[in-house]
Amino acid sequence: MTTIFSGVPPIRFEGPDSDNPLAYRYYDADRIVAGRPMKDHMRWAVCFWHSFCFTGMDPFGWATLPRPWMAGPVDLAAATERLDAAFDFFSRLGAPYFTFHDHDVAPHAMTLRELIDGMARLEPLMAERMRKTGVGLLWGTANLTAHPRYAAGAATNPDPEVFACAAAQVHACLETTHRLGGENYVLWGGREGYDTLLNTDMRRELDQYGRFLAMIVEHKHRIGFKGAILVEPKPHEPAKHMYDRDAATCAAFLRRYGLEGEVELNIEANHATLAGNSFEHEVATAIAHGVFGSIDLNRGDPHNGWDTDQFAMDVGELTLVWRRILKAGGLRTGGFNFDAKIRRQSVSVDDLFHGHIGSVDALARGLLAAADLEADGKLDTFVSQRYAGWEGSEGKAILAGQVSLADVAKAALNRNIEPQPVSGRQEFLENYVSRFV
Ligand code: XLS
Ligand code: CA
Ligand code: CA
Repeated sequence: MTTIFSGVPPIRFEGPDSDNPLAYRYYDADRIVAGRPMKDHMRWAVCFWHSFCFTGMDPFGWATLPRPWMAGPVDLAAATERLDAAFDFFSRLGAPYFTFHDHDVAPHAMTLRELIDGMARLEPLMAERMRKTGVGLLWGTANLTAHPRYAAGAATNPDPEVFACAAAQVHACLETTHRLGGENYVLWGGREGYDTLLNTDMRRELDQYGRFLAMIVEHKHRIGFKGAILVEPKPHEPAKHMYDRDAATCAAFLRRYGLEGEVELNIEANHATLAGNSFEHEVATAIAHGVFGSIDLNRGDPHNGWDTDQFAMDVGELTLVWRRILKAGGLRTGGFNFDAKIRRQSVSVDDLFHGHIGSVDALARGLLAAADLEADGKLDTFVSQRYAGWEGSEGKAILAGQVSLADVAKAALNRNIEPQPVSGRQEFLENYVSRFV
């Protein structure tokens, strides 16, 4: 089978001294790091939509990228050609996983029936190519944003018939994901929010969204899907405000609707930037609330306010994210999905390889640095010493709820305490961490 990627040789690990730009310099899949092979830590995936459906089009310009299957209306033949090109790409890159939306893989569909039928035809073709190449499915998801019916939201739409269409799409896509052995199922609510509060009953919409997620969880258990259900926070774009604003907002939402323990978060680096938070903050918050699930590894641009979906390259940032994940025991069902796209001017066929190779290597370098940092242990020691007072009997009694506000106040006055400020050592710690990156 010949595809547009046939001219690019399979990408292999060649080590840091290699001069070959089409090789991994740090990602050595079977290398043991902190007790596990790199590939088991990273569990990385290529996303179908940006890699094979994005044509380079922007609001000001037409398609620039060679994507022959997108040249005309995507019928079954074009969708099959696209699928073959995608699996050829995954294999050449050595990607362990991929991710998809129903609308990315199916032939072009306007009605619900066309989409469901199209997916039913594509699913066995996907299964067959997965078997042949050994590429796994990290997660599937339904596109609940593109179709005009979802302009006012999917689950949060004022019209229950629109909710029903969204339910039908998720029902089908979750079952396909399950049959394909998918390890997670993602929901990203790009239209679950509002453009203006003037026409919006927020309380009602939140209840609708909470019930939608609960129905999905119920169905997951009914069909025996063992993967995680993941919600992906993002503050805005396309809606002016989205209810899944950031990790902390989502954690509170899940708790309110009794979904904690059932639904986790897929944290995207670019969405952290849009929310005005750092990537590390979003991961740390999800972990602290017990809802961390998976990562979308695409960065934004600090200088503009939209979702540029670029390949993440900042090893320093990735080291800090890895540190959080390693400390939390690593990824379970989650992974690192490259929800990233090449630029409009990146018209060479090998550009899609360079994007992934660079970011896979940056991720591997971050892992190596974080593992060294953990092995050295001084940061952990510093942090635990900083809180050591809470391990004393008074600190423990406070946290265990054994003393009241009045008890604590009385003891403070009786003992005439006057605690002295202690250095937070930020500069020292930043210098220390930079030694590992
Ligand atoms: C869009 C989101 C989307 C989700 C999957 O901004 O990142 O691509 O990851 O629907
Ligand atoms: Ca994403
Ligand atoms: Ca995004």
